[in-house]
Amino acid sequence: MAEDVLDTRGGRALVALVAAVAGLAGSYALAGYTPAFLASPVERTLARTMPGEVVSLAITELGSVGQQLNLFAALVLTGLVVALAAWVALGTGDTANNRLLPSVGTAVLVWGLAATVTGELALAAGPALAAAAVVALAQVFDAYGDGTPVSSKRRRALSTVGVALGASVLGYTVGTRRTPTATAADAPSLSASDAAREDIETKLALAEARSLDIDGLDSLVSETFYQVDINSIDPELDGDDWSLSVTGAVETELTVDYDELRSMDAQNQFSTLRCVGDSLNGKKMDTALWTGVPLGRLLDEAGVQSDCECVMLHAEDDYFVEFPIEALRRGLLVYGMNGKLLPRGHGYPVRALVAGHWGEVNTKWVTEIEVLDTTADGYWERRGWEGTGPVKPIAKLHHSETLDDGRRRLAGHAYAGLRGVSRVEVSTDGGESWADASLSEPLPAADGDGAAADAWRQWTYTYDPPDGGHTAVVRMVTDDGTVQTDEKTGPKPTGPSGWVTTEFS
Ligand SMILES: Nc1nc2c(c(=O)[nH]1)N[C@H]1C(S)=C(S)[C@@H](COP(=O)(O)O)O[C@H]1N2
Ligand SMILES: [Mo]
Repeated sequence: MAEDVLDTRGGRALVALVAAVAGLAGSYALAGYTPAFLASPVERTLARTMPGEVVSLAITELGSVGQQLNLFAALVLTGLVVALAAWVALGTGDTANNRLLPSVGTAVLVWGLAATVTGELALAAGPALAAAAVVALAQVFDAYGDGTPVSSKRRRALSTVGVALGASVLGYTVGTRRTPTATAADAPSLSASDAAREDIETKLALAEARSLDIDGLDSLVSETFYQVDINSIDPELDGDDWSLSVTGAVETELTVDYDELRSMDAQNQFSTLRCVGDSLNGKKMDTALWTGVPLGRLLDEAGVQSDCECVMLHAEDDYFVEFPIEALRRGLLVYGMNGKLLPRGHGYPVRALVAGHWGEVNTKWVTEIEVLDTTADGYWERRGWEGTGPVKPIAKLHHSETLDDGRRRLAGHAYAGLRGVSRVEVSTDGGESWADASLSEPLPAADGDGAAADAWRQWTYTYDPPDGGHTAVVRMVTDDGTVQTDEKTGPKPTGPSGWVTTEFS
């Protein structure tokens, strides 16, 4: 009997670990990359409880890698708990000398665990059955290998691992198919009245026509849109599941559902978003054409009576953010992005869009507007950020090339929220002298009259580079003539400032 894999502690531990991998794969196969996936609630708890310093470091220094680390930690933690359950079932079965206990025990323990953390009774069968199957498989291999020499014990252990890993790859493949699309590229088209469609198409065509023709420079409507989430597994809501309540310091609380929202008068508005955790010349700044309903009307209907003139927005992913109600009055409840349904990763079915303010107030998967009487801290503010106010003016330098005639061309984007971009200035001698860059024509306003209030512009500047090295510096000037400050700060807490500077050799 000593030849049996499951008779040794090491053998049981190995089988328990393999059962855990299979359990995670089984959960993924049924749930995909959604909140019903076993590791999702763990990841969410990590995002909520992780010290602010760690979260901030992850967002400013690691970007999406930070989020992946969080997911990885959640997978390891969840896996260890599943392994522990299988290990306990195996040990108990061994002690009680009961052949059924290991697999049935594993199934029951893992099912109970999964059902408890995800709240999904049926989908919890995925990890339970997969983990139990591995345990049963190891028992079957042992039973058939009885009395054979030790060398075959290793073979049996390897067989268990092999079969389980094969099944896990299958589970992963199935789960990936099940994961709803998260990005803009594959979102379905927005159904809209003919007039609304025509407005969207006209505006997108204008954006294309007004984009500078420079290879490698993001056009006025971003081809890919950055994403920042406190979790790496986004909420999965349907229009039918969604409603938004206006609560708190109001005369009448009210609720709107998705159909009601979709039947209200909507606008198509170009707006740029930028994350307060973006680096000075970073890429967490993008522009889209957003379709949504003005929030002012809803707030008037509810009758706001706030002592602090402030609101807290709440979202399906437990995100929350507080800021002045004045900003929200100009906001939109958005359900469309670039003529498509708002993609899951950007807040499907509905997000808030708050012109001119840092990205963080643009709450995705928004479910509640709570009108407050006293100010409070939001998710990021509790972690030391101050990113609920207007964005800081920035001119970025994202493109440089040497033209056929030997001249050098620089280009980038400039954005200042509602302060507007009136000029971009470039220095090619380290800030001694300045010249005006040429700007792309502004994107059109939501009502088609004049320029979009809250959208970036592209800039470009071509010059004869001096012999030897030189330093290029860019800065922008807002509509009221204020020059972007050259005082250098990092992103935390109020967003990066200073002039973008690049050395050319
Ligand atoms: N519900 C919810 N809304 C959210 C966030 C979030 O994690 N959860 N992240 C915020 C942050 S920090 C930014 S910068 C923007 C990014 O929007 P995007 O992912 O659509 O680019 O969304 C904001 N809204
Ligand atoms: Mo952000």
